[in-house]
Amino acid sequence: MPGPGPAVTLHVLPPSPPCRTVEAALRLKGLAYERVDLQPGKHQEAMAEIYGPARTTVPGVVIDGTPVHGSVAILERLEELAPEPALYPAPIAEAVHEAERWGDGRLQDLSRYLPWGAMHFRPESLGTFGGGGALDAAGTDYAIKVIRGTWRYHGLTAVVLHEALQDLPALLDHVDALAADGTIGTDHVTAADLQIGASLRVLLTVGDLHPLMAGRPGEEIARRLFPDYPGLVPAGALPAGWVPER
Ligand SMILES: N[C@@H](CCC(=O)N[C@@H](CS)C(=O)NCC(=O)O)C(=O)O
Repeated sequence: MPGPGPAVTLHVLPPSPPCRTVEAALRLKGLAYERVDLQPGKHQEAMAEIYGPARTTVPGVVIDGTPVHGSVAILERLEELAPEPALYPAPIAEAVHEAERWGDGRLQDLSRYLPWGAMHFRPESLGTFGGGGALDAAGTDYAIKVIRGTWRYHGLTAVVLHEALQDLPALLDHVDALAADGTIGTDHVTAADLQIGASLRVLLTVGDLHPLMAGRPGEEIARRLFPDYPGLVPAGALPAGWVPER
C-alpha cells in the first residue's frame, strides 16, 4: 500500500557514484523509494524510454510520475520535496551548489576512469567489487572481456588513464580547500558532501591511490558517508611512476 509520501522510483547501475549520491540523499531525507537496478548495457534503452532519448545515463528518479534525470537535478528536486534536513543549508547554500557542480565534473569522470583503469592491470580483482574475493582463472577471462568493453565505452586508453592520474592531486587539493572553508566535511551533510564523497569513495577502491588520499578530509567524508562500498584493486597494479607523489 502506498505510504503518505511521494512515490519515488530510483533507476541505478549499483556501483555508480552519482547513484550512491542520490540514494544517500533519499535516505537522509527519510523518503521511501523503490530502487530499480538496471543491467549494464541494457540500461541505456531502459533510461531513454523513461527519461527521453538523450538521457541514457544513471541516475534518474520518477517522483509521482514525473521523471527527473541526473544527480544534481535530482538532489535539487528532493530539497523542494523534503526541505529538512537541508542539503543546501541557507548560510552556505551558494557555496554548496558550486561545490556540488564541481564534484559533478572532472572528479566524477576520474571516479569512473581510475578504478576501471587500474583493473585492467589486475582483472581478477573485479570479483571483489561484487563482494567476493579475487576471481579464478575462468572468472578472470570473463573479467578481461568486461574490462576491455568498459575501456572502449569510456574511451579509456593508457594515455587517458595517465592524464587522469596527473589531474588527481589538484582535485584532492580542492577537496581539502572545500573542507577547510566548511563547505564540506562538517556534521551537517550537504549535497556537496554526497556528490564529492561518493566519487572519492570509489577512488578508495584503488589501492595505489591510498597514499594520495590517506588522512585527508576527503577520505574521512567518503568513508563516513559511504561506509559500505566493496572492491579493491590491490596496490601495485598501476605501472610504476604513474601515480603522482603526494
Ligand atoms: N553527471 C551525471 C553522470 C551520469 C553518468 O555518467 N552516469 C554513469 C554512471 S556513473 C552512467 O550512466 N554510465 C553508463 C552510460 O554512460 O551509459 C550525474 O551525476 O547524473
